Amino acid sequence: MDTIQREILEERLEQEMEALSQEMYGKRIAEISDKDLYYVILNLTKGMMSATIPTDGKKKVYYISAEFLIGKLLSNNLINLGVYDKVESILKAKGRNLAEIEEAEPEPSLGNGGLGRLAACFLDSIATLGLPGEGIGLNYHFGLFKQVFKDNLQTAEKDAWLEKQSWLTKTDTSFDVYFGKKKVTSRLYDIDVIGYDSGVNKLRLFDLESVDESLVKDGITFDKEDVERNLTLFLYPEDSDEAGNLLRIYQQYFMVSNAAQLILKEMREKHYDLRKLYEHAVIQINDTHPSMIIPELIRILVEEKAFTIDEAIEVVSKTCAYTNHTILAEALEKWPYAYLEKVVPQLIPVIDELDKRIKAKYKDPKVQIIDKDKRVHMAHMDIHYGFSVNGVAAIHTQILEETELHHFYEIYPEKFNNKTNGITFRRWLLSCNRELTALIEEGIGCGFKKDADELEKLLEFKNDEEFLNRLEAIKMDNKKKLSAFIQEKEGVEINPDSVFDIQAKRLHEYKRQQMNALYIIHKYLEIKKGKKPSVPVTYIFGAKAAPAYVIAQDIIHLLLVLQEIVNKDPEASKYMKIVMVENYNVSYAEKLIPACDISEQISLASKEASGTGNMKFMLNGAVTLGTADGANVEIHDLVGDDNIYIFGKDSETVIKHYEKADYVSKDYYKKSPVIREAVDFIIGEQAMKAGHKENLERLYKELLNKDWFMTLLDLEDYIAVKDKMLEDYKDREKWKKMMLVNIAKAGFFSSDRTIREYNRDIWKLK
Ligand code: H53
Repeated sequence: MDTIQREILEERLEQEMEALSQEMYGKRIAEISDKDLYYVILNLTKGMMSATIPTDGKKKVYYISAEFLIGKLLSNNLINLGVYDKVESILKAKGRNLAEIEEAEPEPSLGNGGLGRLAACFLDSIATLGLPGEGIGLNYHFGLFKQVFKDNLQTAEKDAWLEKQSWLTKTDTSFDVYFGKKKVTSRLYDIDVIGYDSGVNKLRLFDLESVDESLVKDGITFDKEDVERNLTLFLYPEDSDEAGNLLRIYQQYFMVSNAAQLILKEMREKHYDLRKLYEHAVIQINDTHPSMIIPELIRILVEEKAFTIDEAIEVVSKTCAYTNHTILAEALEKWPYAYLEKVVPQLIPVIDELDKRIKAKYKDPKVQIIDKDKRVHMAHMDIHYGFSVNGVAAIHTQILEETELHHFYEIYPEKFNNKTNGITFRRWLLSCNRELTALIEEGIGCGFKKDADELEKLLEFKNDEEFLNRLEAIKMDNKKKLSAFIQEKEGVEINPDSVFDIQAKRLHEYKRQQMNALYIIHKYLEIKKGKKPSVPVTYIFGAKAAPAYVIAQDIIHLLLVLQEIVNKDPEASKYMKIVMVENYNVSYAEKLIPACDISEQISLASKEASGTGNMKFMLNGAVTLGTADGANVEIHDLVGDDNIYIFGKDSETVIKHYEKADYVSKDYYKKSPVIREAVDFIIGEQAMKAGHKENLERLYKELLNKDWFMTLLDLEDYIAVKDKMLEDYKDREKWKKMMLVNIAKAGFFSSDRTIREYNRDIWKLK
């Protein structure tokens, strides 16, 4: 559809909407339910999107990822199509509220955390910049899981998000995928990804034709061995046993085999020369989940396209680029060779060959693909046989080069590069905080919507009392809205006049939600001793813990126990409240972030590769309380010492502790009465009454005897800096300026900037 056609359609929007409503339900818009109205607008929007000109070009990026945490799509698609206001006002005139209709949309459960959300932001920016690119992943029917709290514990249920009518479009593309001799068949579903005032790309999700939802019995349990029926049921199925590990390999191969077939099909259809594959395709390998794309492509080129092995290796190596998102050993996949032999025997000769070539060239055991214990290091294969290796924040890339992947950096310095993560401002400002967007637009015009750097112009208002007051009023309004939502959803009453201190992210020990919990205990004990805080605080958490990650479950348990103890205490609850929100997801984030005062980014330095929540909070006027980790370091550089609160040991110190193995948490416990008191509370009478002995004791012991992520190392500094921050909060003039500076300096973190850099240095698309 060209522009003129679209304009006509916009004018006819109202009639179209009414006509669709009649056609689908035989009723007028004013008469149908929110859910039905959602379907009407969904279909209308899909029609407008598919009619928009697709982004095309001679070379395309294929972003392969196990996760795409895309969030609800209705409002974002309307914004990117430029018709949100129009639709909103048409509906308003008919007594309908677009925000309420948005609530009827189920959130796609296709991701877990930052890695998946990053992939979604990237798709938005790739389309917005008019670059040809596609995401390729899997269509999980029940996603990660739906979190339900029972008895102060996390339980997991299936997250059934798929509906008959949705953003997915079933295609006629289907491939055979072989696991040795076992064959399964796939089906491709597409989701259109519309750029902001730009073209349309696609997210391509493969499903298993023979998938069987009825396999899931109780909670999220199912027969892990029945791969012909279970492959696309869950993201990251529980992997504490062999069957779980094998299933993950089955899923990964299913994803990359489909990706390879799809890419080669497109090459064939466009009559491109496969020997020049890299001139038409660049494959971005997002973490190690899609790493098998390398041996799979090589295998196909040799077995089916008459390439010699040398030729195939060369072409594939020039096509594939790898992004590292973590230095945590547990997340850098190393599959037992025996497992790969079982699942994908056809890849074994290729992997052997790739490994043999490295062994012949380099003696260093640290750079081998297959190690002495016969485990296959997926990241090592990516680095040797890809042309680019990037980290996701400056400090992260530096740690990769100097420490974690140093041996590779010595071999291939030219492959290493940094791409600091970003977020799409369409979702994380324009859509989730419309009032703030309007104020910014009033102040500096609408240029920032296309060029995020223009946000810097806001600095002009640093001493403009009226503007700052309006900024504060918007924050207050967002806090009120969130309070009402939390009251309704969680049944907890919170005070919008309190400071909203928020930690929302995956639950992991390195992110140190447990340190935040210890701070809360400390404050609670102070109140009980008569020391009343001068400003009330609401501590809000959102986090899911992987079902097999026991200590992470225990930390959730502690938070829920604290919520019960503190909120029920008539004395303490005047000064503090705790809310652990249930089933934290993108939609929840969109409500929490605009309402946040203090953004908790407290990972152990060196461990958070980048973080992207930190960027979203900043953009919405929260002030960061963080360690010198990941992208916090770059936030700090941008806003300066006066507009961020940094605490804790730096990454160099932390890395030295690991090298020397000289961190002993018990020493910190013994030395500090404050730490001792807080840690002991976990197994004290009150906690034991509200919680479970087994969980609390296990967590207590973990903190005392192991504390791998050094909670106690930084606890005292954390308490001191957080207390200072809360003091400063009372200085409203100072705080409002900090809010403004944070928003003004957030432009760098637009994913449009990140994608421009990927394209400039790695993809080189036209
Ligand atoms: O990826 C984000 C980073 C964040 C990092 C996260 C991540 C996952 O969500 C999952 C697996 C993984 O290896 C890394 O933890 O620091 O911001 C996007 O790069």
